[in-house]
Amino acid sequence: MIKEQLRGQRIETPSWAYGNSGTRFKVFAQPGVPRDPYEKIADAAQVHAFTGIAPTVALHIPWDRVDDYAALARHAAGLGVGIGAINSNVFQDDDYKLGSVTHPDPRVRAKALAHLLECVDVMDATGSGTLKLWFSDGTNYPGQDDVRDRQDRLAEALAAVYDRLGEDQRFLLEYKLFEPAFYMTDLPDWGAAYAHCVRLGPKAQVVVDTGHHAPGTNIEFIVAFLLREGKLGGFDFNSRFYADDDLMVGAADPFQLFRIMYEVIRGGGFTERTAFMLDQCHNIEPKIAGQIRSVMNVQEATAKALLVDRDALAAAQRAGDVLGANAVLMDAYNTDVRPLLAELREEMGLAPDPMAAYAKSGYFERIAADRVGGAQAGWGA
Ligand code: RM4
Ligand code: MN
Repeated sequence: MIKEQLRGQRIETPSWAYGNSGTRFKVFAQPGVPRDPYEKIADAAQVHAFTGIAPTVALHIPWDRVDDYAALARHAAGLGVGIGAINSNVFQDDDYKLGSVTHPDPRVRAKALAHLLECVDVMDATGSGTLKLWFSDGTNYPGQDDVRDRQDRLAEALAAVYDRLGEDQRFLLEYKLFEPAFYMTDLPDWGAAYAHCVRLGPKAQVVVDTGHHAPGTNIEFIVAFLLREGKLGGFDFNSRFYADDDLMVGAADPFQLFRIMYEVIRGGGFTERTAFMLDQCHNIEPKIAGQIRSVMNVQEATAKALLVDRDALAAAQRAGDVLGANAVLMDAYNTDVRPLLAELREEMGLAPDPMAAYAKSGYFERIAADRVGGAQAGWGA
């Protein structure tokens, strides 16, 4: 039963994880980094080849802009993967200094909206059903702009994007507490994102980026709440020690990841309607191996969450047995699921240890030797 559910798990990797990235202090270039979206997709296909559960890759526009998106989708299919969510980018243009869709100047707002609509065109061309919207909009100083007007401008843009969506398309609205804005962010938390989505309708849902909260926030509560309301669209998984660190998911706090996955399963969210995406940057570790490790971390947390004896837990909860209920949860968390997952992989025709199998494959040495010349992909830091 548990193996069957794990076999059906789907985790999406982000195209930007394969490019160079860094902090605002330094980007350390790595050998073998893709020079174009085609090479990024080839790397993503490796993650799927060794884990068996990462069959889609998210694109970021304009970082992944190509002349022929249908050809890019065919290239992906030829490598055994598909195009996942389309991510918009209205945060890297001089025009957006004071905001994008919330900018005080209508010309800038129109430009930002045109980009969001272009992203829906890319969805049409690639067959993607999901648009992910993240805005860097906000202000740095009290009084800088009118908070209320900015909400109206945001609502207007979201409604225009919503109306442009096709039958089988949806958008996921992402919130973030702060950064790059330091005083006020226009979508700072799940409540604001939720309220905008509720107004719009069923094709608007919230995406939870696990790095976008204040320290100590109970993310699994947010997950339970949104699922109950039918508004959890998916996750941007990553982990953090301080702010939006974008480290490998499950590295900083595997117990939190387990608690999140438990609420996903408990709330009926372990289906293809929930997008389980990674949103990470591998600044100092090798990128493809870092993605494989991350996929495995999510898989391990999921296996442990599936192991929770829900009947025993419910009985202990009903009886008010505080320690008993906690013990049921901890028993599952403390189970070593690695042998179970190794067995599952062998049944799926995969190597039991994806990290070792990838290292042995020689892929990294090949791309490091082949990908010389040209400009390595990066996100511009
Ligand atoms: C943002 C946000 C978005 C991601 C970009 C690269 O902080 O998390 O999801 O697309 O970073
Ligand atoms: Mn994100």
